[in-house]
Amino acid sequence: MAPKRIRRSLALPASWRFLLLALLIAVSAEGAPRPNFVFIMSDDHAYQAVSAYGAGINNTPNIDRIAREGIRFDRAYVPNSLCGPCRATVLTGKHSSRNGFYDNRSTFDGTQWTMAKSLQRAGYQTAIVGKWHLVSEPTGFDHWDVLPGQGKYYRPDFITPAGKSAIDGYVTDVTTDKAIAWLNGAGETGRKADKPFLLMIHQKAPHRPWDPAPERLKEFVGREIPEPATLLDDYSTRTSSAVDAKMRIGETMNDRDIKTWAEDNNHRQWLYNHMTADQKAAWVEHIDPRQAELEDSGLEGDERTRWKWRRYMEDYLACVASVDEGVGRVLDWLDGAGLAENTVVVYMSDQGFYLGEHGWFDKRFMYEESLRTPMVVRWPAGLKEPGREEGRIVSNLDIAPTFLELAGAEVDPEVDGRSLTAILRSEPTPDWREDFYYHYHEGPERDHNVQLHDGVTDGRHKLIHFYKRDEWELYDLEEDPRELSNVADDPRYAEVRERLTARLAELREDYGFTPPKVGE
Ligand code: SGN
Ligand code: CA
Repeated sequence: MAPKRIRRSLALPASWRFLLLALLIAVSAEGAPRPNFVFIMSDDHAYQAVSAYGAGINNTPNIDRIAREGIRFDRAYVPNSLCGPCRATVLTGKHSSRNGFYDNRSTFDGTQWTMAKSLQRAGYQTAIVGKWHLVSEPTGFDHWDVLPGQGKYYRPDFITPAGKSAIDGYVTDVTTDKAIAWLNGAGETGRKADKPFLLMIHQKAPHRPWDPAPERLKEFVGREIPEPATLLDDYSTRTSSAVDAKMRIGETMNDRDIKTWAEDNNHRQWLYNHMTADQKAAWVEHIDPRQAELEDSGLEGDERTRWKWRRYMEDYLACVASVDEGVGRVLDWLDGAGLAENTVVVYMSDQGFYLGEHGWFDKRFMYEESLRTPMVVRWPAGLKEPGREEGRIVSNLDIAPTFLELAGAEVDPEVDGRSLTAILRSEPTPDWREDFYYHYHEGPERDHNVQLHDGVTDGRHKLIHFYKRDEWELYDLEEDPRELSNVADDPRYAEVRERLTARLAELREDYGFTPPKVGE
């Protein structure tokens, strides 16, 4: 490996040779150069909208490139499918109950142990740009430049230790620009070539309300997009907890979401305030025909739901296209700098998302679309068998222990995650996890009326307990991958239910959770 790298460096310009030399100096105890980490996380990007996962609704060539040259994880589960909690989990490698960030009302305790701090102590440079959403100021980062709260799509504000400033442009592009500027060493806290680094690029898109870049507004209009099989799910075997969620495209998705709001509506005014004249003109052309179409069509019931779903997809997929383009720019930068070989690149979403499955948008539930996040990892220097599809249960819990092991940095003994190093290297993992504990903590009083629940899955079956109502659901993921048939009370599954109930009790004990009695 090393001779190859040196040979290649001889043909490169002096500045690149310097970068490569610096990389070689950053050597771990065993003598191998320590890898860099580029962690790209988007917000609410469903695996169904990553073409590498094969749903066939869009093309994400750059994310697919990571999968092709790396590994595609097919059971990457999140322990609590919501934005803030997943971000806290990535930083700590811990479940919400251990890092104290339970839901989007929480404030992250930045004094606790994190992966970023540990990498800093081990001599890494650490940087984060884009969405943060953990309320307290970032700690453990040499450089941070983050969106306040959810952030805005157009002319977004960013905050740094020096204060807040609005940046012209579209948030996804601006975030990528900032990441590349940092890689190029811009400013006092920019990357220095003499140390390995962690760069976290956290895209706000494609989060609701799915506002695309102006030049992409028309990209998916009129395209053939296959409808999910469960768009018109009738919930016939499901518990009231599933039925009562307020995240159906038909009933809950509003005119702001599908861009059919009226001229005098505040939304339009608010959005336009952040736009240049050209951007505004593109948006007027986007909104007005839709509004006219909906008014003229007289659509009702299922046909109206289908119409709304199509507009949702047009905007959502256009947002995803910008995210994918940003991924491509970062990969190109790594190639150009000669750093691709020994940089671990991860692309994932904070959690999964519904693209009309069960008639829904949003996340929160333990059903597959929101439990599973897309996750692809590339690392040419260390990864064996590139292009592999991996079915073992992995998680965003595993990011911190993986990076830390590869960096030779200290790992908090309390972490719940496991290092993926052996999987990346195609080495045996004899005691790998066989099941996974999930716990959604935000509760129905917030957005979308989703009941508190926890559960366990082994990837084959899934048991869910909506404990405030004492409602149980059990799914056979092989027979019923779309989770349409709750078999919790089916005698043929009595044994499976008993086994998973016992396992859930064990996991609850591990995570210190005793479900309240109904009504408590
Ligand atoms: C906002 C959205 C919700 C979404 C939450 C949490 N409503 O409140 O639909 O579930 O964020 O999302 S919106 O009308 O303001 O867009 S998260 O990804 O940050 O957890
Ligand atoms: Ca999210």
